[in-house]
Amino acid sequence: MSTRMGGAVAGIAAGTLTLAVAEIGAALMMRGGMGSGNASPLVAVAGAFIDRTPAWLKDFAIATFGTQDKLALFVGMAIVLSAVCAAIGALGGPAKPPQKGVGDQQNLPKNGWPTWGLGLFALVGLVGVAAVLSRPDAAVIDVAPTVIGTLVGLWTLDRLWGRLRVAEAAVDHDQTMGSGQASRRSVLLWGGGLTVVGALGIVAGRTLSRAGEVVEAARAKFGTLRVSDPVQVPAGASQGVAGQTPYVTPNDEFYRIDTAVTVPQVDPQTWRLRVTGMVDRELELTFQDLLDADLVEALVTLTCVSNYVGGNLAGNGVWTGLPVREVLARAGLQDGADMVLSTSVDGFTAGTPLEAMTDDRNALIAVAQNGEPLLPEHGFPVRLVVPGLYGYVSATKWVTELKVTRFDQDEGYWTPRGWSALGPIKTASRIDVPRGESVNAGEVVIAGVAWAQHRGIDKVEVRIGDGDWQEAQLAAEPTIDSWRQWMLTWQAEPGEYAVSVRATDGTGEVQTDELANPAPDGASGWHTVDVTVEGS
Ligand SMILES: Nc1nc2c(c(=O)[nH]1)N[C@H]1C(S)=C(S)[C@@H](COP(=O)(O)O)O[C@H]1N2
Ligand SMILES: [Mo]
Repeated sequence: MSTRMGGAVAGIAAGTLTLAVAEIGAALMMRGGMGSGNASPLVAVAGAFIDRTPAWLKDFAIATFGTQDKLALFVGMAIVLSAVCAAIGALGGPAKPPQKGVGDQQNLPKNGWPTWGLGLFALVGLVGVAAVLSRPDAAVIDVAPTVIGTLVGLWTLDRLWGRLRVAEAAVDHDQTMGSGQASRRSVLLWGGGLTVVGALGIVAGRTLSRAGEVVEAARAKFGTLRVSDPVQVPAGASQGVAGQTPYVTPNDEFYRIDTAVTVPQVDPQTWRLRVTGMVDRELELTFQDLLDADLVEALVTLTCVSNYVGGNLAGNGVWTGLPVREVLARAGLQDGADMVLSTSVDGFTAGTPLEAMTDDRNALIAVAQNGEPLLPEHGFPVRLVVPGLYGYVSATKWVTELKVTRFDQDEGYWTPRGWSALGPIKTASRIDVPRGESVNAGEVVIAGVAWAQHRGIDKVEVRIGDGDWQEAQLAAEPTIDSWRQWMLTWQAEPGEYAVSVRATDGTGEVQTDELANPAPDGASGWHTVDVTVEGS
C-alpha cells in the first residue's frame, strides 16, 4: 500500500465520519424540534442541486432514471463526494519525501503536513453549510451538525495523516520497511474501520430522521369522509385486456414526481391553508374545516409534463376534496387577477390560470385519493388536483397557500427553470400491449389508454405497418377529465410491424404527429412500438 492510497482512505474515512455526525445531529435536532427541521447537509445539497436543475437536465434525469431520479442523485453525490475526499486525502496529506537523512526531518515545520489539505476539506464542509443555509425557512442553528461534523472530519484526517507521516519516517529511518509497512497498514485498518462506522452512522441518521410517526398516526385515524355524490366507476370503463393500464391507478402504484428530497411530514393538526393576495378578505382553513365542508368526488387523470411519448408518468384516481372555486368565492376575488399561485410547505410553487380554478371543472383541494387519505408522498394531508393541466402548474402537494395574483407579477417554480408558464395537457395515446415481446400469429389484441383531460377522447386509431388507420374500440368515458381505455383486435400474419396510435380529442382535434421533447410544455408525437409476429 502506498502513502497516497493511505491518504485517500484517510480522506474517505474523514468524509463519511463528517456526514455521519452531521446526519445524526440533524436527525436529533429534527426530533427535538430544534431549528427548521432541515439541518441535514445531504438533503440540503440534493435540494439545492434539484432547485438549480435546468429543464434539459431534469428531462434527461427523468428519461434515464424515471421516478428513481432522487436515488440516482444520491448515488451520484456519494460518488462525487468520495472522489473529492479521496483526492484531498491523497494529495493534501503527506507524500513520500525525497530520500534524505534523518536530520532533514527535523527541518520540517512542526506541523509538517500541508495545512492546505485541511483547508480544502474545511471548504467542502463549508459547501454543506452554505447549502443548509440556502434552504427555504433555514435557521442559523441548522448549520451546527454540519460544522461539528466537519470538525470531527478534520480531526480524523489530521490523525490519520499523522500516522502516515510516522510510517514514512520509519521507512526512511531504518530502511527495513517493517515498521513503516505496519504503520501504513494500521492507517488502512483505521481508515477502513472508520469508513464503515461512518457509513452506518449516515444510515442511522437518515433512518432516525424519518419521523413519519405523526403522519402515520394521523392517516390511521382519518375515518370515512362524507361525500354528497360519490363517484361510481362504471364497469364499462375497463376493457380488462391483460397488460392494459387499469382504469383507476392503485394509490401505491401512482407515479411520483416532485422536488422534495425527503417526503415532507405535515401534521394535519397544525396544517393551515391560507388564501391571500388579490382577495377581499384573506382566509385561513384548518384541516377540520375541510373535512366538515361539502366535499365532492371526481375522477381526474394527473399527468406530468416530463412524460415522454409512451411514458408512464400519468395516473388516474378518484379524488375527494373541496372545490377551489368555493374557497376563492368565500375570499372574494378582486378584478385583474388571472393566476393562483399555490405554495407547498417545501417551497414548491405552481402558477395556475385563475379560470381553471373558477370555472365549473373539478379543481379540488383534495384530501383523499381513491377513498383513502393521501399517501405522504402524494401530498398528505392536502394537495391540489386540477383537470386538464400538467401537474407542475396545478397539482401542488402539501399545499399551504393559495395566492390570488397575476401572471405578470408571479411565477411558479418551474417557469424560471425553462418550462412554460402555461401547461395545458396535450392529447396523448399509449400502446400498453403488445410491448417489447413477440406475439404468435393469429388474433392479437392491441390495447392501451388515451388522454386529453377536460376535452375527452372521441376516437383512437391504430396503424399497423403501412396499413390504414383503423378505429379502435373505446371503453366507456365516465368523465372527460380522465383517460380512456381502447383496444383493437388484429389478425396478425408473421412479420415485423411498427404499430402506431393516435387519438382525437373531444373538440375533434387529431393528436399531432409532430415530435416534441417534454421541455418546455410537454412531449408530443405518436406512440409507436415494434411488434414481431412469430409463425405458428
Ligand atoms: N410540493 C410539490 N408539489 C408538486 C410537485 C413538487 O415538486 N412539489 N410536483 C408537481 C408535478 S411536476 C407533478 S407531475 C405532480 C405529481 O403528483 P404525484 O407525485 O402525486 O403523482 O405533482 C406536482 N406537485
Ligand atoms: Mo410533473
